Amino acid sequence: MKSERKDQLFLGFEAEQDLAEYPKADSVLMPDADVVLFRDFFEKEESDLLFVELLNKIEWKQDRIKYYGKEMDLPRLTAWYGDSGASYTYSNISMNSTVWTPTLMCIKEKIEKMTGASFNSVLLNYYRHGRDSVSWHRDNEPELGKNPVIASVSFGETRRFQFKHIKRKELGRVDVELTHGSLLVMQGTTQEFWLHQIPKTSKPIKPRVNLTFRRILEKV
Ligand SMILES: [Mn+2]
Repeated sequence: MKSERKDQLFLGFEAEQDLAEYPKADSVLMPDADVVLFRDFFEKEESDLLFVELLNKIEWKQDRIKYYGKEMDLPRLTAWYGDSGASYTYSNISMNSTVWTPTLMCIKEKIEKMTGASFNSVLLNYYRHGRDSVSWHRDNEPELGKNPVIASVSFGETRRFQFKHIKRKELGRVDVELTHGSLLVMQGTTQEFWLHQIPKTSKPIKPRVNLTFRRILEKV
């Protein structure tokens, strides 16, 4: 079934691959990438329940990061869950995962069924207000391997998710609004060629929780 809302996401590029084989999907048409958005992956009531539960039950941590030699708080809270033994390094922070909660396992299975991918860990981010953010980066750590499938679920306040190509400046920025209950799947060469960020906003906004499911490869 073709989506009725595809036109809203047409960004003026020819799709290089046939992106939306899935039902109810909106392709985000970007060259050198494969990005698909499911706006209402979780229904409103289910999203409301999951949002409150995640806010209250996840073991949120305030990580610190070294930035130009200075230690400072990351502008968001984080948590890391997964199969036992899964560990992960990002921004020089090494994280050991907490074992899946039943709720996280349930969300994971629903996403796996739809994407056909399998995930062994999830990084959670809690953006408390508009000053919380994540700056330009790629999910391209070596333990994710080549062309990883990253499944990103959002609950709570809508935040603007932005992409920019690492080389082709003429493509400009691609903005996607990540709404309550949405699922954004990034796969193929997306992480090789595109950076992404969640910018700060001065608007008074409510919290947002984001979950990115990943597959961490076995250490050789
Ligand atoms: Mn990321």
